[in-house]
Amino acid sequence: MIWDPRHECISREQLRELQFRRLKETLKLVYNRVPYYKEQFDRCGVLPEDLSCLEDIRKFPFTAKLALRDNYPYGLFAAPMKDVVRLHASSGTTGKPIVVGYTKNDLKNWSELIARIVTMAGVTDEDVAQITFGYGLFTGAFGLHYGLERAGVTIVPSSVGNTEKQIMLMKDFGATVLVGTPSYALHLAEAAAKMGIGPGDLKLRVGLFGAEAWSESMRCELEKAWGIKATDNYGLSEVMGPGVSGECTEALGMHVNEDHFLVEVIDPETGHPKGPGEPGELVITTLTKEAFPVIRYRTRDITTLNYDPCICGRTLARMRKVTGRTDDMLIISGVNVFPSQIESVLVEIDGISPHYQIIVTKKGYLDMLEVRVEPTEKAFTGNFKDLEALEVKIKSRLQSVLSIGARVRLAEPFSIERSQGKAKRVIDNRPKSS
Ligand code: DLL
Repeated sequence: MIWDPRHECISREQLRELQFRRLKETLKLVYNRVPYYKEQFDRCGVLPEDLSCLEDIRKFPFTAKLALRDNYPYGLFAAPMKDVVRLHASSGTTGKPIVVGYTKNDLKNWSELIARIVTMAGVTDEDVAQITFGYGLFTGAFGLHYGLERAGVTIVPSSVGNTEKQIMLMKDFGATVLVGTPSYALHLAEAAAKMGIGPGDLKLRVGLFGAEAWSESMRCELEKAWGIKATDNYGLSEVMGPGVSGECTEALGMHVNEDHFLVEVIDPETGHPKGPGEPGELVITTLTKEAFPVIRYRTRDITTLNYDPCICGRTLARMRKVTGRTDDMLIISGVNVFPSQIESVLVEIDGISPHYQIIVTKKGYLDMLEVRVEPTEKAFTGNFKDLEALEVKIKSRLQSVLSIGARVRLAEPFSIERSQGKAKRVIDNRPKSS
């Protein structure tokens, strides 16, 4: 089934017309309402009126995550706060998150787009979906929640954690759809197996997975472990959250909701456009957002675009699974973590040296974060309790900035390797996902 055939199967020509009209409106909106964009456009000598075809988007400047940090919290909002009805947030590169806002209309569009994505994955109003994303500032849970509701699906908002209870609910409530990160879904499968529960004991049939990169071999494992069709969907808070793109049951790339997002793929070094099928950094311009529109946002995600119509009948371009990032952002159990956030916590704490290491590993299917820090010689007071208090302090500050738990290990002074050149701060020992 196709949720919105008028838009999902639109001819490319009509789509371009629609995109052009919406793009022009968005450029006008940001130029008139957001001082940051006015300054940037003026600096490049371009005006919204200079857009005479879609390709003219290339005359306009890129927007980087830095702009969101510099305009924290509401500086890039294009709607007055009285019209903003929801806020979400995601990791920034320092201690402060980045904040995004939605008007009522933005929320309505968001639900529509998620309804498209869940429908293309084969989910219907007969389904019961268990949402294992964490409810909160993260866009994943609320985004999927209202979109699934829009599609008439029964929702079990179980949120993240409580693994055994999740499995009990799944069984007792007859969940047919599992929503979450692929790594948590694998962890749940392992826990279910330990409880003696296998696919035959459950009604699960579809997995809606996203928020982190995952490989085809993980897909096979998930499909086997749960007896489901596992589908991928992609998005990011800065442009809306989930709902940017998703796989249909053919699983031949994720259909991009192009009537709401104009996508480009560029060479991350030069900024020059890449052709269809050529890998590069995905750049997104929102076409309908009111509260938080973004122009040529550099996602840092590497993918390719394919404009051939899909066997499913949809004409919307498809993006391949994300194969990596152009920056150092780590995704740990679905939570975005920048090494610079960790550093910003450590530099503010007395008693530790500027040498640290971030170690990411997998325990079973779960990601584990460990931060190794060296207390200064002064911190070794001879009283064990002082060191313990230091460890607790680092742990709780990290938890509050990163929103995930980290194991903190205090290392002997001078034991963390000093580098001759660039410090190797991050050791990611997880198996590669592609
Ligand atoms: O992760 C939004 C989302 C929630 C998407 C639930 C899908 C499902 P952020 O927390 O802002 O938003 O993280 C965005 O996560 O730039 C990618 O690097 C990564 N990412 C998201 N979905 C995928 C995916 C949400 N399907 C960042 N495959 C993005 C690979 C993904 N990476």
